[in-house]
Amino acid sequence: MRADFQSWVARNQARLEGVLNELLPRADVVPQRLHEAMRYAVLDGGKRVRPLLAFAAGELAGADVERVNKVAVAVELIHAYSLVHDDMPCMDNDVLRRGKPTCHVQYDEATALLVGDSLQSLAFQLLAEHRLNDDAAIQLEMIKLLAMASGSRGMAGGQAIDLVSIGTALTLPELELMHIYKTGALIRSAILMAAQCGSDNHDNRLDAIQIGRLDHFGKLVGLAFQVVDDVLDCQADTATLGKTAGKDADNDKPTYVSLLGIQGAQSMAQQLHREALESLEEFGDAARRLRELADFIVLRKF
Ligand code: GRG
Repeated sequence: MRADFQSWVARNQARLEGVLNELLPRADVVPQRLHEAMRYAVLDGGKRVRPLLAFAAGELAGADVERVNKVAVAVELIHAYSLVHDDMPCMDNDVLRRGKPTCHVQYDEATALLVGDSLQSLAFQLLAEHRLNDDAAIQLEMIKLLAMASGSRGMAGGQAIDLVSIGTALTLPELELMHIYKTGALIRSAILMAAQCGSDNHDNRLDAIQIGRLDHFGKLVGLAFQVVDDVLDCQADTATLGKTAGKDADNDKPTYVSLLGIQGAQSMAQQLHREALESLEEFGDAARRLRELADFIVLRKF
């Protein structure tokens, strides 16, 4: 990672942490245990890839920083809720997440369920109570985008397909659909919502074709993220990942690695990466951070 990009990442991770800290309910407010567990699940952990993509797309669009902060927080809250629920005994039944005991292990199952529910509600509350675009109709479209990305034709739907696919052999298009839903939709929505947070300078506003290119970038990079996740699950160790490694094979889950082999999955990630970068060509230097994040997503080791 180049030093300049590394310091951009560190600065923006700290920016996100600050806004999360401020917008999550305080742990001394009733119900204290639930609020403490929400903060446990969200603060101080994770790569923050989705918020970083939102910040980079916001920079590209010349969007208002305060508005993009709300989008980045909302997307991270949805992501954190999905991890808490995914780790529960009724789903993946895992004990380690972001290098710490999972939420239901640290607290209890009922609390973990309520943590996920409350994080999801808080995400939508924030998007509804803060101004995200001068045009209220566009703001409503943005909220709908996140709702679709999180629901049965997005992340939750992808998780449902994942759970029924255990022990079965999916075709490549079926696997792709599962991951476009499960992982890709939220990543795509982070980029698109941030890009629509408006611009102080109306001449800088992205047009429909440019939004379409960003959308394409989001789809490709979201899929690449998952292909790399599958490779890391069988190549990296638990300490590096901060979550239990090797679970896909142990659970007999269809993955890009089970379908294409490690080398096949790696070359698919490289192909997606190339195409993702192509879709940013017209933006020139303004898309520098998005390009660097795409590089990070494909080359990462954790
Ligand atoms: C429970 C509705 C519901 C959905 C769960 C996201 C998800 C769907 C499950 C998580 C399990 C998993 C391995 C998903 C695929 C890739 C992924 C989303 C990994 C975790 O995201 P990272 O690597 O995590 O961005 P950090 O901790 O860095 O934020």
